[in-house]
Amino acid sequence: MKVLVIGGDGYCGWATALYLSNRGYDVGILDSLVRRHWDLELGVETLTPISSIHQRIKRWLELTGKEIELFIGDINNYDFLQKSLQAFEPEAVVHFGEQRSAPFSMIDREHAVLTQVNNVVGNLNLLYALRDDFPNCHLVKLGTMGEYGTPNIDIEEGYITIEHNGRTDTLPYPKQPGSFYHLSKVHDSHNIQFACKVWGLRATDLNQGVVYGVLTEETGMDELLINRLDYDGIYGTALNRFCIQAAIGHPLTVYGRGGQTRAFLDIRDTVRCVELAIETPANQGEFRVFNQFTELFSINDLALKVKQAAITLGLDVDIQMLENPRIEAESHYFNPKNTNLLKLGLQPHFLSDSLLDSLLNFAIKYHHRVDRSQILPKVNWKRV
Ligand code: NAD
Ligand code: USQ
Repeated sequence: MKVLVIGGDGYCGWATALYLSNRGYDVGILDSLVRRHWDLELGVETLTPISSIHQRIKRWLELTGKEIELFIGDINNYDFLQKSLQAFEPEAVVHFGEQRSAPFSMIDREHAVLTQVNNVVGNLNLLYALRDDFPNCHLVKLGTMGEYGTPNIDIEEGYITIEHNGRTDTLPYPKQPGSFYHLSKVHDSHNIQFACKVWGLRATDLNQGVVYGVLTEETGMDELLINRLDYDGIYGTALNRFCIQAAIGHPLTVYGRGGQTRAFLDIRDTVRCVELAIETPANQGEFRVFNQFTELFSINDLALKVKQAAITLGLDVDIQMLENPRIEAESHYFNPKNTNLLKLGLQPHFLSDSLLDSLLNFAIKYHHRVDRSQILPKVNWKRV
């Protein structure tokens, strides 16, 4: 099957492209490389030294004999997008190609606008390009668990059946996202659902939790294939950050009271979930939603787990409660469902098994590359 991975130079996209290529899919990567540009603008760098996309793909070909076709450009450029799709003729498109940091989207008006235009317009262009040339192609779109927020009831997978004044309907689950980035994902979901309804497209929205880890079978094959691992206050996510902080003896940065609970998954499960979605596509006209995560943890749970694992490696780790730069519930009910992917055959990796191999050991190996000035959060949700 021909699968185009949009955002295939990024953290989830690179691991997914190689995984699918290794499993016999005919993979193309489309990426504008804008994430590398944003890193330069922000003055931040991944912990792991990543090679250029050209070197990466060349090395993959040398190692495995498998070719990955490359399309460099922006999906906000409709002409480029349409021509790339026509050249590659995908049967499935996996769309990772968005600005994905909540703090980045909250820096100021310009970054909020950049995030929403980049994400919403890019996704809308893709919907039009599929409608016009590839209406049977399955769109697998990366959404986020943060679309739901933290409601005081159980979170279903995309839809909820509600009885109101004696009548019943199944409706999109209410969304209460916590940043302009998370809001862009809600807008995308609505646009995709509408396109499925009016044009009969087929799509799967993967509401993914926070991804952790750096190691997959393929990216671990060679230093030139290594994946990115962000630890800075803008792009670094909680667990990845904590491991790198532990490795350099920086106190773990728990925001607020640390009772914020989120859904998590190992990057090795990200790549498998995408494959499961592709293997069993949505029906024509169907907008399918899967909640993509394997475990729930509070931020305090995570900090304690990292501290305990670090102690076994002889590292001395403190936990520091910082004033929360975000506006979010710090103690709340959180019970999302994740049965759809498990039913399709997902066999989760659990954090307790991967904390050392896929994270702490990498953090220790590359700790000399850490810029300590990038660790504390600099973006505040409040008007300052
Ligand atoms: P990333 O920043 O590492 O990768 C995104 C890639 O998309 C980059 O290579 C970037 O250059 C490319 N891109 C961005 N805008 C583009 C455009 N307009 N045209 C072409 N390419 C473009 O991000 P990631 O962590 O790999 O996240 C990938 C997707 O998964 C995002 O949509 C994100 O919202 C979602 N997601 C990520 C996580 C996580 O924990 N990392 C969790 C849930 C959902
Ligand atoms: N947090 C800390 N300390 C830190 C970093 C974060 O306490 O050093 C807290 C935050 O306040 C928040 C939680 O950890 O409560 C998660 O923050 P995060 O930065 O790890 O993740 P988030 O901003 O939610 O975004 C990440 C990805 C995004 C994806 C999302 C999945 O960057 O692309 O959509 O995870 S989810 O959270 O399920 O929406």
